[in-house]
Amino acid sequence: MENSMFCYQCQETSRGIACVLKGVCGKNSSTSSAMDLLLFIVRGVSVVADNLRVKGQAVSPEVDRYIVDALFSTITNANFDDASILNRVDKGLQIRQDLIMQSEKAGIVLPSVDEILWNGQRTEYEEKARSVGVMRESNEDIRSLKELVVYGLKGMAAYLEHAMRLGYNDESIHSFIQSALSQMVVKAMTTDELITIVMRTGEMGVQTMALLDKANTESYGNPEITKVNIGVGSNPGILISGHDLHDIEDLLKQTEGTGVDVYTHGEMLPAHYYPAFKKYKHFVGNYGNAWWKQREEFTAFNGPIVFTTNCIVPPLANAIYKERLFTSNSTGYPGCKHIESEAQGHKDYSEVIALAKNCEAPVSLEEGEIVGGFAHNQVLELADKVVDAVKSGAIRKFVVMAGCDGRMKNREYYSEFAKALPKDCVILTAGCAKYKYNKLNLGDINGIPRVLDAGQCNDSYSLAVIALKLKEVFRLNDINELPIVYNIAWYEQKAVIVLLALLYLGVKNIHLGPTLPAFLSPNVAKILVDNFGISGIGTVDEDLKNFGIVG
Ligand code: SF4
Ligand code: SF3
Repeated sequence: MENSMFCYQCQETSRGIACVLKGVCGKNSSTSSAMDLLLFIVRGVSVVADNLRVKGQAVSPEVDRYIVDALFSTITNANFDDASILNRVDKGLQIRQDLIMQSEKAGIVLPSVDEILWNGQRTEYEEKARSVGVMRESNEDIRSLKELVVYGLKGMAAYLEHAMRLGYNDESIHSFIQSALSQMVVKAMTTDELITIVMRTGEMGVQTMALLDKANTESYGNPEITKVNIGVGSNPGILISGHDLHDIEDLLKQTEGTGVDVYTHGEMLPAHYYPAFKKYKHFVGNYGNAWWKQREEFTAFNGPIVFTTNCIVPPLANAIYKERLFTSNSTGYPGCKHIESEAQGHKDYSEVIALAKNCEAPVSLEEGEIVGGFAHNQVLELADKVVDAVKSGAIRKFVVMAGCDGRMKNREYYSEFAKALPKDCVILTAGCAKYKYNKLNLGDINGIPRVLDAGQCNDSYSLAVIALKLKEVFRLNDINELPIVYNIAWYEQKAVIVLLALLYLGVKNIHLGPTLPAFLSPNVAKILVDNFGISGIGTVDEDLKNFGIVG
């Protein structure tokens, strides 16, 4: 049977090689083709925009927004709706045309590349998509490095979009994204040149996460230690998922006094840590777990569910909650209502709220509380306590277990690893990976919880800030001299930008699991192993020894 798609961007890719007939995530080959074509158009728009910038011409903010949204929509589990992806292709062709006209007026001679020259109709999209996907690049090492950069850019675009929605922007990040995409089209790149772009992607990843951190904390305050209820109330509720804090703010404001409660799911849990959201009495708690358990949990929730970003699990055909699913921003699912943004990015949730009023209250899944809110500001406020605990030997090691959760059975390793850690080790976490151990009641060390949750995956930035601060306090020359071990779980492309950011910051010996990315060719994997000490994982017992945690 002929392959109808090729996608290997996430950890769950088929057979650890690539999804070639249908995505393990549920992505159809038609959606995959539409995304390949969209990325081709985005590269074309970037080539023209980059040429304009280089010649000192202004590029409209609409172009920046378009590229960021288009990249975001191709992230794993963000968008399964062909129509919404194809609309982005149409829009991109128009934007590219406008930019080409702007270049002509300015007397700029553009490179003669297919990404600029191709101008097909809808009927030709499918045929074109076949030749512009990942496999267009025949050299496996060049392909591997190019995809590593592109996946990093997708993650960067996601974080940048959240910051932009809060009114924070940085032209140099857009300029980098467009230049990196452009260079991949117009130049025959060597591996060394591509490695330079990989490192620069990590550098810009740090800048983007810092921008989002500033946007989130200046808008909503610094995350604080918070006990989050994991039980339910008796009112009907709306469940909000994803990473966008601007969206949850809109929802909390609009639901106030309506008799409808708001719950977070998955990566939205850290919204509870922000002071600005604590004032809402109807912001009841966090419902359920990481993204991949949503089929059962959404059924039991009974009320509407709003996706602000990935991860969507395609509902089964007989899912009773499908009518209650709403998408927004870069997300999409066929047949689900999409909530558009108004000017300034605000959304009108009145339809969601009206639906919620006619729903039953959520079914209780569990009871109790989980603790989080250990972003950099909060941890640095506790710095004396933390430093004393390290000096006295009460804390012997920090283990960074940030990243993503996923549905594969081999991820149980992370629960087992957390349980097996000696009692003098503290887990630093961020991202949905935390759901593998945040309900295990691992106790505390002199009042410092043994699982310190900084927040969402982008808050891995907080973990880097904490590490840099500890390096300063202990007067070390190198971040790698700290008693910190990195055991990171990855799944989608935001984890790629987090990884590249850590590499840029000089972090060595990161253990990455549950499997290494399929998109790393053997030679590229070797470069990462030789230069950064990246490695995979083994069994819990082996790793506890290999990481120097037990003797
Ligand atoms: Fe496969 Fe992952 Fe691509 Fe989905 S995103 S098609 S699971 S590689
Ligand atoms: Fe999770 Fe999708 Fe990556 Fe933001 S919600 S960490 S997987």
